[in-house]
Amino acid sequence: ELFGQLVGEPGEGYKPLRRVLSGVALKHLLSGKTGAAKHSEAEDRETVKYWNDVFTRSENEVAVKIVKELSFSLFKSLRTATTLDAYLSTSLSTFDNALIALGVRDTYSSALNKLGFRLEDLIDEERDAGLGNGGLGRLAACFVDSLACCNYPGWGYGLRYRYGMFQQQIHNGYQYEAPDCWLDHPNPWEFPRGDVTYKVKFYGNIAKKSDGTNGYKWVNATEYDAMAFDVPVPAFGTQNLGNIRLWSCKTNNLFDLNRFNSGDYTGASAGITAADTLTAVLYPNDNTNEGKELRLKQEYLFVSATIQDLVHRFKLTGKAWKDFPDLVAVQLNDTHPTIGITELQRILIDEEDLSWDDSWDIVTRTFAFTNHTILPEALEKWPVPVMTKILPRHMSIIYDINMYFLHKVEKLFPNNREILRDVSIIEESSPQQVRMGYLAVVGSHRVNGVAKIHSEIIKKTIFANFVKIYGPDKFINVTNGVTPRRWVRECNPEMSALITEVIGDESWVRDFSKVAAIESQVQNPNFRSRWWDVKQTKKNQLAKYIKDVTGIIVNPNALFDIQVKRIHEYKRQLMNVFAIIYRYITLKRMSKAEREKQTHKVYVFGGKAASAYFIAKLVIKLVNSIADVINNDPEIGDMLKVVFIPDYCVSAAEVIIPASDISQHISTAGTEASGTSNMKFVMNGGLILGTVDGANIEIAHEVGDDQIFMFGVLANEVEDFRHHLTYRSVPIDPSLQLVFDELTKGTFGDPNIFNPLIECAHGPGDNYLLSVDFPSYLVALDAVDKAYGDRDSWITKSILCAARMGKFSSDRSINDYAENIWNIEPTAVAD
Ligand code: GPQ
Repeated sequence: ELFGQLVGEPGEGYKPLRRVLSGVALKHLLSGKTGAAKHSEAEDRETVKYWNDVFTRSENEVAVKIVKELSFSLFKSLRTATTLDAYLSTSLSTFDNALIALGVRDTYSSALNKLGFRLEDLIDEERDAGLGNGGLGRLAACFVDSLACCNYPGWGYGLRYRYGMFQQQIHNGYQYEAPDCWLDHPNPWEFPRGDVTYKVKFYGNIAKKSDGTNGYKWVNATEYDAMAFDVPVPAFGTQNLGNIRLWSCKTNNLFDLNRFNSGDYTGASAGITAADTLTAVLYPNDNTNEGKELRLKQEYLFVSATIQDLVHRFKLTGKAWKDFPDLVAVQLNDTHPTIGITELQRILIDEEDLSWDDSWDIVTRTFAFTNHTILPEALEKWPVPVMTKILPRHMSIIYDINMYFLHKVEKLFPNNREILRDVSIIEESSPQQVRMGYLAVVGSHRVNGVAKIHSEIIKKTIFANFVKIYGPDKFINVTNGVTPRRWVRECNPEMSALITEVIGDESWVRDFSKVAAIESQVQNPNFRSRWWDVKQTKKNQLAKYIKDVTGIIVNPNALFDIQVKRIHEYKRQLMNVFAIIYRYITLKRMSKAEREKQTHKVYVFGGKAASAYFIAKLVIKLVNSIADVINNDPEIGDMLKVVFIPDYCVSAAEVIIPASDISQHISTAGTEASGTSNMKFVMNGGLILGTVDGANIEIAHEVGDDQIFMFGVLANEVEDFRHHLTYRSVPIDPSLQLVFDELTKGTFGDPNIFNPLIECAHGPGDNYLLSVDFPSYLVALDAVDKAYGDRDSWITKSILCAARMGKFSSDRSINDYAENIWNIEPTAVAD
């Protein structure tokens, strides 16, 4: 029956079905129907084509089987009805994304209804693939969606961690980390590719070749097999299918039977354990570099397998090596895959017998590098002894790259030892360190930042010397974007329906500049009131979600003020908390009558702290401590509520973001490279309270100054203020002192606990200028309250915000990359 509903008569209807189901259940078929050899051959031509082929061979038989498999594998894991609460219907997934992309969501839903199931319940069965930390990984996911949607021939590559981002639990106000066993249930979206494997080596040593060919042999190495898992990415309104290829270590050939037979049962599986560990867990650090050996091994496993995959696919074309950069472009998503530059150089010289110069020309024309932060603690460096031990050949290549590079610098700037020391890929510290950011710049033909201000800052700071060496043209800007498919169409179907009504069809989902059309409705009373109703609906849904996950009851008519993102000092959640304490004190001092006149507010926080980041974890405790006091203060009641939503993740974001009136993006100027949630909030008709930083600036430019609340010192003033705080005794602003006093009085629990937070909010400890921006922040918060009081003008602002966000579609970002860096054209798969 489901099949009938979905497919109707054979013919056109099969096409979307193919796409959806290929994502959900095809893996059963791949093993059953085809056989590895055939599969491998087809894959090397094109995965997409392969999947299509499977279906045309015996359409009916295959489709029926898929529906059966699909229904069975998903239904059998349904939890009991008790957990199927209404809020879950708003948590979204790859499944939902696919159904929308293929335009079969309604049909699918009604078919399921007839079988006695709700689509929402099925959707909720899916676990987030928490394979990243914060904005960096989520940006990549948006980019893969845009690549597919804009018909570009591009894939995403990554690691298939068995344990993704940890699950955050809150006990007694503190964060606890629980493992995220997201693969506990089989993941229907992945296709294990036993036929796509590559050998990856570690350790050992290098020896000059004796056969007269170029390069070195890498001997006595430990070898692992990296195996691919493909995750198809169906895209809205196109037959093109994207792919994310994730690597995992193969272990089934590593059992040591000899050791087992001689009684060494533990030793027999030592190899399995070592291989397993490589892709076991994601390091939960955002914007920091831990410098752990295992992390370098993860990076190399991922990169080596990927480069080998690209080389393998290229060789099938039969083209000459010099054409490699015309067919292959690699974008390094921050420094984490930078070792790929040396890996390609190694393969070309040691395995393909090319000369150093020819190889280096190919490498530098292939790679481009995106920088995502200037925070010094995030810039990757690897101790030379560690790199030498784990990747001896790469270390020797890095020495050579550095030698040639420094020669070039010496020629440009004769007798300038300072610049040689400053730009050297090897830092002369003890021990010496490999500066991966510099290697990335030297080995790439383009370097880009992720927002205008950030791209300017990197040219003036961390890469200033490289601008002198290579000239300014190597450094460009590509402002980030987010996919309107997930971040509007999917997470806000109510608002999407309204937009579609104005535009007449859903073309805006693929061409997001078209949302501008809703600006014509800004004075239309009917549209305005429906716009406001949508926002209220989303707020009601969030209120329900908050009650379900925290037990806190909030007034859905209050102003929702939201700050959700990784907890980090530079993002200044602490400043937000301090301002809430200030507000609480002020409200308490008012007469009842006066208090009633104030704006009712719900403050929402969410975000994870890296497990070893003491201060960030303490901020979480403080949020929960003030929430305990404020939420239970009968004098305050509905006036002010504070909520910390545990386990902020993509599916939570999809519920939270459409419900904001105001969201906060208040990093110290110059520290947030771009930010991407700021874009998502505004696309959903939320206003921003932010600093003059990252993409906030470009958002302000697009939506207009009246639609955004900005405050704080500017990026070029930050160093002076830091200096001032460090070397002068700067008096503490009275409003901030009031907050400190309240904390030390013990209003929010044992004051000793929170002393470290006070320390990093004034004087020399105040690296992120909280104390400097606090007074202007309070002024901006007042302006928000006042503006919210004028409901009519607020609705206007909200509509204008959403209407003017066309630029921030990740389709625009991807078009920029395609045009300015990769030199590729859309190539649609034929219908
Ligand atoms: N970003 Cl280096 C991360 O999320 N994690 C990281 O380790 C690094 C950067 C973010 C950055 O902080 C945001 O400002 C950007 O919007 C985002 O990358 C995507 O570019």
